[in-house]
Amino acid sequence: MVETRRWVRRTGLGVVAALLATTPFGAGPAHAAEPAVELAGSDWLDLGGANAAVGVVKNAAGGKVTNGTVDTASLTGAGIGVALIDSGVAPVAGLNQPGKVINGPDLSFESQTPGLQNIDTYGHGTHMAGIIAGSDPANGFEGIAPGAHLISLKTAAYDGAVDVSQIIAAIDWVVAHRNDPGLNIRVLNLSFGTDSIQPSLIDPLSFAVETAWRKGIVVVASTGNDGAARVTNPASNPYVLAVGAADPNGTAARADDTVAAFSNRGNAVRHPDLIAAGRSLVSLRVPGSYIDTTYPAARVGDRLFRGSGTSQAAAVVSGSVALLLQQRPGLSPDQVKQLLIKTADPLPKPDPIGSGAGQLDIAEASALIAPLNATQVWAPATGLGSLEAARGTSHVADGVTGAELTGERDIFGMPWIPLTWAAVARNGKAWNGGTWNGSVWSGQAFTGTSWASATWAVVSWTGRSWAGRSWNGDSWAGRSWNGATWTGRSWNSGTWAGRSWAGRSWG
Ligand SMILES: [Ca+2]
Ligand SMILES: [Ca+2]
Repeated sequence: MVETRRWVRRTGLGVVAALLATTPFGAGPAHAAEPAVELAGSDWLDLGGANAAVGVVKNAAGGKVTNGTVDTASLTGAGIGVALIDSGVAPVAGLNQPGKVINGPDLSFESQTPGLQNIDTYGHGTHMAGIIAGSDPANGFEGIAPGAHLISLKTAAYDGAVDVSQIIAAIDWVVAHRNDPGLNIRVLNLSFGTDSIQPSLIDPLSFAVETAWRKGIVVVASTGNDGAARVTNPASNPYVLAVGAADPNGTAARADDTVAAFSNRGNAVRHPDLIAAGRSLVSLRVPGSYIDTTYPAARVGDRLFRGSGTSQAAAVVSGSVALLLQQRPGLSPDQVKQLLIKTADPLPKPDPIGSGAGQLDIAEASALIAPLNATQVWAPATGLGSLEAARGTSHVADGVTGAELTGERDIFGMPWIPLTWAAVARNGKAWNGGTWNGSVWSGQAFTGTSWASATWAVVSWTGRSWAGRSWNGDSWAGRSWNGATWTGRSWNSGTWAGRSWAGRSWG
């Protein structure tokens, strides 16, 4: 979905400063042009579904059905790397064991703030991570593929703000490093989408995910939460797995399941390939994160949090794909897609546009012989379209001036030359060390379990310095946000840095 939320703050000087922040991630703080509506109407507050524990979802999809030839319950996703381009992952119980989460480069606006690197201040990425591969047997929480490992690329800041150029850079990194020692990236979860109407044939974001697909990565993308007759970008790319959300309607049984009201339906040309449970899913909570403090009613005990969206549905599918790839590592992305589509369970009330082939059926997919003729033959994307058009209506903006980042330039103001980028991206060589599209975005290698960071150059595209102003934690706390709302919530970097992520706050 695409959400546009505008915060307006009156400064001490009586000047109205506006920050237009867009959160194109496919779930979470929903709708709302006005803060009041946002607070009252969030999907994070959706308590309508029961039996929405991830384990129940997995069981309903056949996860523990033993059919005599395949015991799906024995599959954990072990050895399979799932890349998660999102808001980072917090090292909460269930995701903090050695080897569970490997941090790729932090490409978010918070990457320059000590203490915030790779950390999920939004709460969204951790929710996805828990659904995909969480494993906390001591407290009874398990994701779909508890044995899989995650490669987290933080791109979204605490309010979900991100530019499409950051997402494309992250996808390119995943392609370039998919076979790095210990990573084995076979799945990419993108619970993200813009409302771009640019044809996927030329859209650069579409080209990026298609390239990943061609390199052997199963890209799972959410279709959006507007209930619209349109699939968001990049789920609109015909190759990838476009996932909509099912509403279990409060029961594990599927007889009463429907397409969730918020789930984008698509159209005859492009619609969800399949749907998976996406309403009121309970996953791991990040205490103190944006969604945690904004939607306290969505907390489930101390450790868990409830959320709805095609984001969550995509995460369910990503975990399931990890199970299939553990079982049969030789499956191509096209084969995985066809297995899932051929075995999906049609809804009791057919809705081929809204639900595609129907609901995810892990058990049958794992039992079905791999299709021989699965090769998709859509026209290849060129990536030669517009970066600005890929954004749709999602733009980040300067908190003081309100100036939006628009046009054919990335967050560093570097010109976007499609021909140049597409030529290297298609070969998995868009990154050169820590440099992407002509700027240094990150370090050049892993240090421990995280990719090294780099200091971002002070680049001005509006004659101002973003790096020095907008992306510094102290500036955020003191500048753009309502004081009463934010200073009491510990969003400044000093507080985050002082918090013990592995200590009492989480224990
Ligand atoms: Ca049901
Ligand atoms: Ca089936």
